[in-house]
Amino acid sequence: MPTLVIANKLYSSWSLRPWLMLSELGVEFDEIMVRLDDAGTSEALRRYSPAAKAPVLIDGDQTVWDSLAIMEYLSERYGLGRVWPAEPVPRALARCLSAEMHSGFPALRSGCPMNLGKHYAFRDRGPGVARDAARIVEAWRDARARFGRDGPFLFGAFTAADAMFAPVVTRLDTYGFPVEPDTRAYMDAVLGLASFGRWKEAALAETWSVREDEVDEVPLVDHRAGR
Ligand SMILES: N[C@@H](CCC(=O)N[C@@H](CS)C(=O)NCC(=O)O)C(=O)O
Repeated sequence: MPTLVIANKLYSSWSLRPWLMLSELGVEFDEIMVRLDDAGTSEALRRYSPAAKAPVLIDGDQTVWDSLAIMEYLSERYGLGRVWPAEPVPRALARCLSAEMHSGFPALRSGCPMNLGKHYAFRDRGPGVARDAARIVEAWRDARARFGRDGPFLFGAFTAADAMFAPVVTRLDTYGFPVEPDTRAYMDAVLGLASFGRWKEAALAETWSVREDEVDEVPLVDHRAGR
């Protein structure tokens, strides 16, 4: 059985991606959690990966680190035709979008860190955040219009592109971004996945907070209040 090394479920956007993909593929796996923001985080992660980052997939004697490389590995090893869209044209678009997500949107990522424990009122978080959010919504709309007719996800059925964007879906939700009904429907499809529900439940049961992943604002809702 493969093992996925992840970081805190409340905050680790990179870990969520392959965890969702493995879950949606129905692959059974073990998980090891390494806590972020701990004096020993880097050292603990280096035991599993030379890059000292989560996620890391360990499958027999194979170690695969970096979320996108893990998607490719899962496609070849466990889900040919299910991790990426089966047809070449949508598959190329899914890879473009996943790569764009993997290397882009720095303003949204730093201004709106993934935090499954809180909800905030929407506010203007600067032009970079607005630009990133607008591009993401445009990318989702384009994929859905061209290839999404057979299901609620970007390419109909759930693929790696949805897994890559899942943390951004949570960010738009957490920070109360106003979105059109088509975007909300896509977000609800991701947030409504049973696998995401299991991840979130475990996230909310975590008792640790990471200062640098918390914005300095009073939330509308603190789902872990009292913990
Ligand atoms: N590009 C990497 C990014 C991985 C990453 O930055 N992971 C964070 C957790 S969300 C991490 O391991 N942080 C620990 C550290 O930097 O010490 C990927 O796609 O997997």
